[in-house]
Amino acid sequence: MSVKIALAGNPNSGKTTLFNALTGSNQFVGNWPGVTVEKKEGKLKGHKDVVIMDLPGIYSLSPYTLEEVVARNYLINERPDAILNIVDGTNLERNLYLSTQLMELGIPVIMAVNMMDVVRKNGDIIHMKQLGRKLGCEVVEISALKGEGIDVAAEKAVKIARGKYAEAPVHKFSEAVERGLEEIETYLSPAIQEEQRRFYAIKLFERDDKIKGNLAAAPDVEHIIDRLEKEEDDDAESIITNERYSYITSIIDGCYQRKYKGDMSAS
Ligand code: BGO
Repeated sequence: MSVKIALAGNPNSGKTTLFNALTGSNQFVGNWPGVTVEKKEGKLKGHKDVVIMDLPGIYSLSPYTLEEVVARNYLINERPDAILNIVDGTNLERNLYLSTQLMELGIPVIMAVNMMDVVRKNGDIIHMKQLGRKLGCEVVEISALKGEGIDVAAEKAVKIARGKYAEAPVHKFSEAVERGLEEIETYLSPAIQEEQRRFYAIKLFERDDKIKGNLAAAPDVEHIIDRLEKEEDDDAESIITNERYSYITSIIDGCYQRKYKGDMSAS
């Protein structure tokens, strides 16, 4: 059975380097329909039945740039069998912002922490097992440039894609937000699959109009959003963003040991 793996990550995370290493000359390049955003896909070397779809480099799944819209629509509508999320290990904190969102889609995720040659050279340490445990997904260290770890990452992505097994996200928002999201979920059409309900609830909470447009009948949940905004004294989108950042900070604290902290204030 053929499977599709989407390669997703921030710009400059090494996505192109990894894509080229995984697919070699076995690539097809075009544009995403209706837009001038490059679309690249290729067969995974040694696997005739595994297609790697290279998504545009993005920082978030919010629908503010063309690239974000293209990547998000692909993930929601085409639902690849797995996501290979490449993150820049020298910039873990910033890159995890996208990862937290990818993990909410209900699609199996493998994380490849790239630039490990640089991380090691800097004397920094990333505790991969702990990172994986905290994120609720498998984490593999790689250097796309040197070709290190990429076969392991690819094999794990193929395995998880064939298994169609998405771990439930381990991250929970604050109690109040979780209650609100649960309530929103009850308003969603039963036609929406179980593994996608959380994603849609979060997007409805954020008043994401493009997602509303995607739903056959978007429920009116404004009273729930209003109530939470009053309780939290913040707007819905900021509530979610802040929750993501505090979650990421809690992850980084236990998993990333920097040799030099780079404290600029001491100068
Ligand atoms: C330049 N290790 C190291 N050290 N570098 C890496 C690795 C890695 O594992 N992976 C990627 N890079 P893209 P996006 C460059 O182009 O794949 C480097 O945007 C340069 N170019 O070689 O393009 C990679 O597709 C001149 O670096 O990322 C590239 O995600 C001087 O990270 C950059 C130095 O990789 C971005 C680097 C003219």
